Amino acid sequence: TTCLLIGAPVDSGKRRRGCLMGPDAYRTAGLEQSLTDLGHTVQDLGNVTPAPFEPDTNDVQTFALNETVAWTKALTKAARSAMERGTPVFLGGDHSLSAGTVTGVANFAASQNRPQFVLWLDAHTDFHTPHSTSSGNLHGTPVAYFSGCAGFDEFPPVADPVPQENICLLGLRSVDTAERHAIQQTRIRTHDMREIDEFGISKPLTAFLSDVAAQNGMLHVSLDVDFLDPSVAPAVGTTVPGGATVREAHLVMELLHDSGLVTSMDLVELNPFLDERGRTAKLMVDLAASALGRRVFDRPTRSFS
Ligand code: DIR
Ligand code: MN
Ligand code: MN
Ligand code: MN
Repeated sequence: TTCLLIGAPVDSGKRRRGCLMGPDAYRTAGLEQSLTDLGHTVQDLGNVTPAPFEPDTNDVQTFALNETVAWTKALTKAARSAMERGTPVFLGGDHSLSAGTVTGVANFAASQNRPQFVLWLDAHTDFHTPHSTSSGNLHGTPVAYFSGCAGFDEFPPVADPVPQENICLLGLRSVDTAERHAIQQTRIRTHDMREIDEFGISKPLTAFLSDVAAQNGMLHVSLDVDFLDPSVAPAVGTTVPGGATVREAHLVMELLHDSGLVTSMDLVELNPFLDERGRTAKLMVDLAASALGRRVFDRPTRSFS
């Protein structure tokens, strides 16, 4: 596989600063070498930059809207063109970056006449719109945007919205009331921590992967640091107790690799300023490596179709 590392130092999706340092923290933690060691060809394409934007002077309903829109445009383009060349791994940056990366990869999938699927590993549903958000933080909105919800008038129109039934949210444990009501009206697949505790994390995941395989889909994986329990991944602005363990997260990543279905990935919400000697960055690098083939022992290839 040709892995393309693409820095997306987006820091406009919430008020607490620090995610802009994420891409360099992953580089420092040795992501490129970890993937090279697995036999991949790795190219670090450096960081994307947004085109100039009007200063954000009215941060009442939404915070840093113009900046986030500019990032969305730049990342949609970068993601679309990266898909022609390999498997992009987007190094965030906060989760608002997925408004761009997912619309870009979905645009490429449409050009191939293949359906786009999204696995969203997160404590949060990120299903607010700029109108429903109470925090005003746009990192809480990308799922609504790339699935084609109304209310994103300042953003570019979404050419190829990801169908609701192709979206799987896994790891949920912090869902606002407005989002909860909205998402229950959709066909988006939601799996909260209670379900994971009762039945295990592999069950909903393998069911989803079977559907991706059956439809010859392309699969984008968006990994939010707060999917993980804060005891093992403290470097994120929105920690929520009761998250995935290191073992659950590795299992997810190894199953993803076994499936052979992953075509693009985001690593988001890392705030290296909050880290303890890079431990969260290192764990995220280990998880990315597992998703791209690192394992203890070889196993027979697994078909999910
Ligand atoms: C939170 C943000 N629900 C909000 N969500 C986060 O501000 O609307 N997403 N942190 O991962
Ligand atoms: Mn998120
Ligand atoms: Mn989150
Ligand atoms: Mn919220």
